[in-house]
Amino acid sequence: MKQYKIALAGNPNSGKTTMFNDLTGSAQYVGNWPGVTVEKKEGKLKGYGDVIIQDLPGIYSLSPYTLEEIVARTYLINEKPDAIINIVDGTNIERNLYLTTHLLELGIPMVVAVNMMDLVEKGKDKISLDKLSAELGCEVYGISALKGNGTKELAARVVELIKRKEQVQPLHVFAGSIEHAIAHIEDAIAQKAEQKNLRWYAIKLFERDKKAVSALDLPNDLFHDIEQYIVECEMEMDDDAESLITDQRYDYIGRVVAKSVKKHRDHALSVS
Ligand code: BGO
Repeated sequence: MKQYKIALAGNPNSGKTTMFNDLTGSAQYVGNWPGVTVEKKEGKLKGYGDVIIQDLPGIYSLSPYTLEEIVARTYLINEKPDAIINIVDGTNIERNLYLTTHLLELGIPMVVAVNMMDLVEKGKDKISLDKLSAELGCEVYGISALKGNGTKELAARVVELIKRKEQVQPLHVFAGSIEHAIAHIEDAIAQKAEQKNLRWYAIKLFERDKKAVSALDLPNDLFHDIEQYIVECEMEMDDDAESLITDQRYDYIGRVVAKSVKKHRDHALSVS
């Protein structure tokens, strides 16, 4: 019987452990990731004998700077999970979506679970899950992992997505000059990486991510061509490549939130 794998990814404190426990019950295996003392938890999805949920360490991005980020991205690229559930703290959505933008670039089918909806519903801001879904280009569900609301429906939908082998096409595009460089880089590495991960690798190479460079084992001439595309873009946009990507991610998240979250404004006038 084929075993399907779903990776659970999210920021620290987004409710990942609560959701993992809810989805797997007591059928859990706890160990360490190879070579590091970062806890590794996996478990069978309740009600589905052929689906494993892999809990990833809590992370804020897929950059190569922390052990947790390296563990998470190595798993996502090398172990090829069939889908990702990205759990997002709905009370802190803007900050949590930063990781979402990275995950969507991996080319892996993904569903966003906006958690803590019990708290969101008590608050004054209103999240439109439909608009969020339209802006991100992936399915979005509201859940409360603590109360077990919406989690089973979400899991059933992800299993359906996997078995239908639905593909993802991230909607977010960077500025024209950056996309131009990314397209050249994708062409240059087409033989070196899997088709579905090409965009993720190309963006990482554009950022001069050393771990991505060494993972692809690029020959010198290819590496120099890529550096040329990056430098041309940096000169045109007058900033370094890594900052360009980070700034544009934040601009994009700002636009997504502006369209999908109605913020409460206190109109009370001060009479002082
Ligand atoms: C404490 N709703 C609400 N209201 N809270 C939630 C939900 C939800 O849907 N999901 C999770 N939480 P983790 P990571 C706590 O532990 O799963 C809460 O890091 C406390 N602890 O109960 O651990 C959850 O694995 C004392 O809260 O997240 C937990 O991603 C007082 O969010 C916290 C208040 O969840 C983090 C809360 C001693």
